[in-house]
Amino acid sequence: MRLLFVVSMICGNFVNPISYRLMMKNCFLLALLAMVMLSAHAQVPQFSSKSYEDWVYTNPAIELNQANILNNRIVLYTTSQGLHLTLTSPAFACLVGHIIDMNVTWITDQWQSDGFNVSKVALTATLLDESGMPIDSVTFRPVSVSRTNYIDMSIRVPKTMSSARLRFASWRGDVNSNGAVRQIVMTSSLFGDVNLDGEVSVADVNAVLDLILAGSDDQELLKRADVNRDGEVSVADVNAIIDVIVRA
Ligand SMILES: [Ca+2]
Ligand SMILES: [Ca+2]
Repeated sequence: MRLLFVVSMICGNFVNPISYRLMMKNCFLLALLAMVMLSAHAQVPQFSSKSYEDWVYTNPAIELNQANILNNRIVLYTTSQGLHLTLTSPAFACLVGHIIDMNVTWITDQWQSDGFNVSKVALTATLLDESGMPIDSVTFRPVSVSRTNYIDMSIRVPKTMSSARLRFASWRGDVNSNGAVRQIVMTSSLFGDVNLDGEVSVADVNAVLDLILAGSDDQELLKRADVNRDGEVSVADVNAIIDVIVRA
């Protein structure tokens, strides 16, 4: 943008006003197009009770459809016969250095039953490459469970990956495994881009320092500022951003 502006300013001194306005308009349209393309790449597919197209559910007895999801039938666990019931996303484009944030809604009807054991509950999201090979995974273990549970997880896209899938598996706390993933929403952001301007720079360092010094109630901002995902915003996050800048 800065380069376009400089070029426009220079050219503007030598062309007539109409051509100058046309050029500025074209520059604006080009910048707008670039922003749209960047924002498109920043999104990954979403799964919800209304949208599950191209997702794969490995329970052959249950069809992945809206009725089964709404009726709490999409269970993710390992059967007594060792069958892993998993839910796998369609392939999506991903960018090196990006973080994929996953917001999962999980519902169980047995959370108050005597046989329910929260210590056995875990949800694992595994990042798969294009051939289906596991690349990395993250596991969430709740300390308490209610009927409806909202879970946030994130995983970083490693080097060399341009396309990936996410596989969800292994809820194990239900009395009769009657627990369902009701909704998964995934978005991606650039690792270290706290202020969401599309780049990792000293401005992000300043954003984290401002948070440390002044605090904030903005939960989304606090989440992005916790760059190393250790649950707090601290100098360690500043160091993580500086590492990204230095390596770039
Ligand atoms: Ca930034
Ligand atoms: Ca942190």
